[in-house]
Amino acid sequence: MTPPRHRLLLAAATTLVLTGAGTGAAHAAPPPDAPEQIENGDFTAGVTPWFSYGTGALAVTDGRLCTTVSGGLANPWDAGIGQDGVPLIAGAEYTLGFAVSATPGTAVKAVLQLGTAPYTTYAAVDANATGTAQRVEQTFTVPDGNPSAQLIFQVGGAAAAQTVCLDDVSLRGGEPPTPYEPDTGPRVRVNQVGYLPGGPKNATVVTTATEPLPWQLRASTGALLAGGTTTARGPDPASGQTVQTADFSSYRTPGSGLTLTVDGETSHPFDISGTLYDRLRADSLQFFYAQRSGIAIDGDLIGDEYARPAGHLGVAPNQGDTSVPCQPGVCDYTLDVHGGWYDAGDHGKYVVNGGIATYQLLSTFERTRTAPTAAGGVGLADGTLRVPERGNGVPDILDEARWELEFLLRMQVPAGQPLAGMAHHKIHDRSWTGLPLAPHEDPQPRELHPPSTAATLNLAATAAQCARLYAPYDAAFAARCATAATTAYAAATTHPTVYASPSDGTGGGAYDDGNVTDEFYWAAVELYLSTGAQTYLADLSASPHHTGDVFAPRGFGWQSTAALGRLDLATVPNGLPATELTRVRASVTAAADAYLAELRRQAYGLPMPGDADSYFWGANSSIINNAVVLATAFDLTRDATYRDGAVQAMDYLLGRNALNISYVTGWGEHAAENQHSRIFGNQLDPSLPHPPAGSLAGGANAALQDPFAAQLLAGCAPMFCYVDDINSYATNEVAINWNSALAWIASFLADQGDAGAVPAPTCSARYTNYGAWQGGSGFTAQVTVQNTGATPVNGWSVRLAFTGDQRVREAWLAKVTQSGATMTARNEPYNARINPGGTATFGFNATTNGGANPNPGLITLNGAPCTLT
Ligand code: 9MR
Ligand code: 9MR
Repeated sequence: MTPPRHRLLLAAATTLVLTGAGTGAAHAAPPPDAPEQIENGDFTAGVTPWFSYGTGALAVTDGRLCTTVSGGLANPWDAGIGQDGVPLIAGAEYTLGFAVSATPGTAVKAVLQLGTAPYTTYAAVDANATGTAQRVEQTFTVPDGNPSAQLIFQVGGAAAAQTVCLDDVSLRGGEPPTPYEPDTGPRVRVNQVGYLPGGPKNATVVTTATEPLPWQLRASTGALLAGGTTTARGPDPASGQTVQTADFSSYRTPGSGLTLTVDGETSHPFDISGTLYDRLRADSLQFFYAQRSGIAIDGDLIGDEYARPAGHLGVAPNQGDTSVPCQPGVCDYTLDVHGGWYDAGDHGKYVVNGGIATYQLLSTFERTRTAPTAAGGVGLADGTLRVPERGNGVPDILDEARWELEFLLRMQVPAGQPLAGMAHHKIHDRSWTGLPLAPHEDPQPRELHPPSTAATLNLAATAAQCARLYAPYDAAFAARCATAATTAYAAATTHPTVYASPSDGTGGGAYDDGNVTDEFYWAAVELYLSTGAQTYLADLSASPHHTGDVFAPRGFGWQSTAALGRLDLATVPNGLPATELTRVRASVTAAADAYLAELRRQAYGLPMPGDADSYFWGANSSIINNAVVLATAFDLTRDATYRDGAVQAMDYLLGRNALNISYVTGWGEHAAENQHSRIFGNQLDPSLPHPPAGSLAGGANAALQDPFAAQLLAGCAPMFCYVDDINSYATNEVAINWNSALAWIASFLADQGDAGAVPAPTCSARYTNYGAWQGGSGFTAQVTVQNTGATPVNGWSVRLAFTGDQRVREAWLAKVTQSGATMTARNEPYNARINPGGTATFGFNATTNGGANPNPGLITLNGAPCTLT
């Protein structure tokens, strides 16, 4: 039987003669009510989820999907328009139909295929497209099944340039999509990694029971350790479940392989330990080395499965990144923009997103100078990461961040060119590539995209951080950063509204942002913190963000950066008037209070509202960023309630969630491992690795912007809108700005040890700066510590950190050493003892080349923080 003729006539003006070409055998049509397997085939919903490569931009024109193709491409497959995630069942019968036109005219081949190498063809239909739209329909059975095949219209290979349009694309047949049922394991949801001995210990139980239920905490032997009663929480909007919560915080004894049993269900095993997060700090930071561009990844450092040649160093088939031109018409120079990190699962490098990721790594490090629990930076010292620079005397986290900073600096428009001092928004492939694809095998041309004010301010802010943080290690690099920061800031001020186009998203993400007032605030803050200059103080003070509510319920991120400035102003020592500083710090604790209130409302204990709007692309990082605010509130106040909030946020990411999944590869009994990545493509090619341990997935995203998730998860309750599949880039990608958030909070958590009660201070300290020497090359200061505890101190060590390049030249009444910005003063034999109420004083001369020189934000006596007076 041939396909019913009336359908063909109804569908289009002209019907092509059906060819029998293709792998699938021509066949009778499936029944007319057979299920449709193509999404948005009539383009009433716009372009999504259609993509193209090797073509101009896709656009819906007069209800049809149209694009341009250049002439002279070598092969039909050198340009394509397609859709992923098309389910095919082996042996089932399908009818593929579409209307196509091409002006002036060319052959078009529609192929159902494996979307990655070896591109196995399941069926192919040839059409001869002319200036008039013609309908093509063909029925076949497919030889192989694939739950996520690709339909691609190959439109390359014509001698002349073409305008190609498609309409009414349809693939009918097979089975209606089977409703997806994720395996969510036991109904008792815990942090699968574990709990800190002195910290909060909460679980969520999925149950229809309306009355509280008994819970039992058991050792790995099965022995009962503790018991209690749950709290009924009723319906939970975020998950669509009815749940109860169990709180076993009062059990504090370390152990491993513990389980919680409620309602006849036993949780995944977990530990109680004060060293839970030590390795997560290193794992989460290690991700950045694996993402490096422009350097061979050394298997001896991070495992042979991660070894790969350098990507994008101008070696064929790579076409970048050592001499990269602009998009046509954007500039007439090329830049060497090698290095940096690949942004995410793609090979693009974006200044905007590179900015927040770099900021968070630098902030993770800078926190060690003022946070009492950060122990002077021991956990982040040189030798703590497996990077090639380990052992160079510089903390490895700074080595890693510098890899990106050097790239960000290269993205600045050179002097003498139009828009000099601004930063190009991004550099990436001209067209999207398929997965998997090792960086050194990417054959695409690379292009610089236009400079933007947002990118320029990201450069200004991070280069300003660089100027102060690298000053003790590499004065020349710090000076280079300082110059880049001030020139970028000046250029942004001259060109304050140059926005990246939201439609510039072919071959790379758009990272568009139409409001850069927050970036201005952030950059002004960083420049003020590094230079102390009044002009930046004036700018930040005049910004609406200085007094505005910068801590949104759904967190900060690459597009909203005012919180970055506010957090640094609250924590990095600076010269703000005391009342101003008090207000800035109070804004952090007020935000933390709001996140705590939200966390208590959420039955899964996360500091984020439970509506669909909260679960967006990359929301896992926003949840962490709210935890960063909680953690900062703890660092500022030493109020353990805030610390507990940050710890609980981590429970959500590590398994206490509707899907019972840990979103961090390698962490927890049941963890994500198939994140969208061209490098870590194990799901598509078993010879490739999974993402390394410590890689964070973007997480549940109710907007389902990728076709795989859109089809699989349609109608999901927000917390269920996630799938651990490499095809789902909207829910399951890796990204530098998400792992930077993870690294920050992992470092904070590792610093908390047992998370025991916070001791009251037993010392006070006063730092007196006697002012700059004439000529400004240095200054003289004195420190007095008082023993405010009840027991004598016998032998002391006082530690503090400078903000920038300050270096002690000589000291008196103590033996002083300096490592980086951290100064340690040890008693002389004659002043070792400080009785209760007694004091010890020492002084020093230090050199500096200028810049901000505020009093230190933390002074410790024998490791314990003193009250600053
Ligand atoms: O792979 C890309 C991913 O990294 C991005 O996050 C995403 C959105 O910008 O787009 C990419 O996905 C492409 C996919 O790999 C192939 N089909 C086209 C998709 C872009 O629309
Ligand atoms: O993280 C980005 C998210 O906030 C946006 O909504 C999304 C779509 O524009 O893009 C995300 O960033 C992707 C970028 O565009 C391309 N590289 C991969 C990034 C992570 O998915």
